Amino acid sequence: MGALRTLQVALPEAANDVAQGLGGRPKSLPPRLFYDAIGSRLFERITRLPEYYLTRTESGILDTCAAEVLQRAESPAANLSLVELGAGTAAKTSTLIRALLRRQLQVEFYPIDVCESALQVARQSLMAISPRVKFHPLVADYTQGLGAAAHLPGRKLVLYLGSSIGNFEPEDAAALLRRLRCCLQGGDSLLLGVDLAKSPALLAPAYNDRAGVTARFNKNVLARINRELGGHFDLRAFRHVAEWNHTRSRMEMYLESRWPQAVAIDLLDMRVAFAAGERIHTENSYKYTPLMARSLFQDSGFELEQTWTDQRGWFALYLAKPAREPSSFVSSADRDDHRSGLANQRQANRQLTILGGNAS
Ligand code: AVJ
Repeated sequence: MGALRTLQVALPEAANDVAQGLGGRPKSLPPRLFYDAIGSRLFERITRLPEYYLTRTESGILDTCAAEVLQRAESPAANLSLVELGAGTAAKTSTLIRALLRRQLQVEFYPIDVCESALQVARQSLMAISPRVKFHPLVADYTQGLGAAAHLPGRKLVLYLGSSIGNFEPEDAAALLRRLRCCLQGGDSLLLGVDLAKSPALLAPAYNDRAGVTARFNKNVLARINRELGGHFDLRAFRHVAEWNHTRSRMEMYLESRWPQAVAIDLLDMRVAFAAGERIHTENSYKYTPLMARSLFQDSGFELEQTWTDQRGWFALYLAKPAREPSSFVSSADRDDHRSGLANQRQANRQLTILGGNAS
């Protein structure tokens, strides 16, 4: 038994994910595997691609409304602390931190990310802003690292930016926010960045750029299996595929085997067979409609306070607070008859703040 335990500890973190995902049918790999040091750097490059409108649109909204967000989130008496889920290099967060430094002497910043090297970059760039920023990084999967937020003293604003919530099935997204809600107190708040449903003519290129960076990002998951688990993937034998699924309102990414092949993964003692055209499903990226967003908050016990969006309506920042009524945990399926749906829509329109577009 002791020997077995040693063996399990010695296997890289990715082992379980890979064994399960490539052993399953259809084959899949969880998106968190993208983000090793190389993948995180490739993602940084994606955020600067001309086709990938998400990051610069969200930054544009933040630049315009950081002060307003803080005003809505802030408690009159106490300092506000920032917690960021999946912080990465925290490039967008600096806007909020600068705005917060104008309102209070010190900012406690708790970034949570699986990628340690990205957090190191974050530390460097935030230290350059001001010594009044206190940096408390946590290297963890934020679905696990959440609990840490529960024990922080004082008022919290939890940031979950970049539409990473889009990686989750809507039910799982609600479950994640429900768990987050349990870590929050009355006056705390959540700022959620969400990419909105839009024309596939805009979406598809964002996930299949001309320079091929997204293809490399997608294939890096195979390269990572080669590096960490002794895999024998030939990256040229797989094609990067990005498709819009209208029914489910999501972009889907796959790695498609160009021909029949079998790939050994030494550390897992595994041989994975692929038919020609067989796919590994590597990512879903849900694109929210206003109704989906409302359901998300209602199903997770949050009350939507305010919505900010860019002029083109491509991306939204939602500020939400824990709902007082436990009744808001009722699932949207039980709640939504046609009339309440219409009322929700009217309410959503009222809360929508359209901003001048500097986000292009
Ligand atoms: C980090 C999950 C928001 O879905 O747009 C970018 C990841 N995948 N290009 C996204 C990603 C392909 C990104 N998120």
